[in-house]
Amino acid sequence: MSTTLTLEELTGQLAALEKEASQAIATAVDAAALEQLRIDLLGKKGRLSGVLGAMGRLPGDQRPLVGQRANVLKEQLQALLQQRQTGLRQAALAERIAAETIDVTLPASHVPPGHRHPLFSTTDAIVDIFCGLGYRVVEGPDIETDHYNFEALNIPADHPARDMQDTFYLPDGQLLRTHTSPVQIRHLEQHAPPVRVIAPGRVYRRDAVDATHSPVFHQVEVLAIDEGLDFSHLRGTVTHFLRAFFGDLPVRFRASYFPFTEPSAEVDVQWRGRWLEVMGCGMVDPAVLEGLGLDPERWSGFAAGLGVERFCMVRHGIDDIRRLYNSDLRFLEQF
Ligand code: 2NM
Repeated sequence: MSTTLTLEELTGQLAALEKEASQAIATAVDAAALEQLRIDLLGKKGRLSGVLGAMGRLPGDQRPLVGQRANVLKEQLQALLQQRQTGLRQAALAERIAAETIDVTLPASHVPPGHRHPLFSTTDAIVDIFCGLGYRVVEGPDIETDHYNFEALNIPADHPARDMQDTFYLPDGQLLRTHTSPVQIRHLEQHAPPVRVIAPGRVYRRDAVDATHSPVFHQVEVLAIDEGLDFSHLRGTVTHFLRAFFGDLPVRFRASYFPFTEPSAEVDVQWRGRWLEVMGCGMVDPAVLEGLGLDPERWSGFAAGLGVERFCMVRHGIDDIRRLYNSDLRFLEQF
């Protein structure tokens, strides 16, 4: 049989609990300690439950008074716990902010900005000039078929370019394009003339590497098809382009041969007193037009092709093509 308790004893216990708990909450060091306190004070087997359990040993008429006080204390402790939790959070945040300050007076670490490779700035400069003349840029696949790379361009079966020695063939009979002309053929299949396009891109030939050859290089090819185009349009366009790119210098056309143009010409510029061959061009051969279903009696056109590496090397005075592929930043950074 449990001993009876007096009202004074129980209210005294509540008062002691209040004092002790308030102090413990106020000095809890972190969220985990605070949670442990909540369990110890307000949990099922906590201190407050202990007091409420002891209420059964009071005379009946005194129980409501203690119950009421216990409830007030419970709400008070909950509020204190909540307050302390907020306080701890704010303190932790303040501490983090203080620890993470950045010293803006420290010297910055060096991040090199980088820039375009001279081959691509050269391509951009070439493309810009033709865009100014109303040409559109077209692109196509690097892996091509014999048809688009050779057949459609009137390149005969016994032409050396078709040789295994000169072209990279894939096991399935496809090949790596040796020029960007196939891009223009594909464009003409999809677009009726008049057409004015330029095709910049990477091309592949089985050349041994030396100062002027690389098995991968870059081309820009130009194509215009319309009614009434003749060699004077070709000459005017190419001359305008070369003077826009190199400056106002002498330009000359020499008769030459390509399977896909007739007549054909090589173009030289006089650069620092010497004639330099820089591109090839010609009037699109009627056989190429016929292959595309275009009537050569109605449509004519001119085409031209150039190597971007050569343009880049002449413009910047670079003496070895390998300089453009070595990725030596000490060299490339100067452009
Ligand atoms: C050159 C020289 C001459 C050329 C021809 C064509 C096409 F697709 F219309 F037939 N595109 N590019 C061409 C003509 C390319 O490069 C030295």
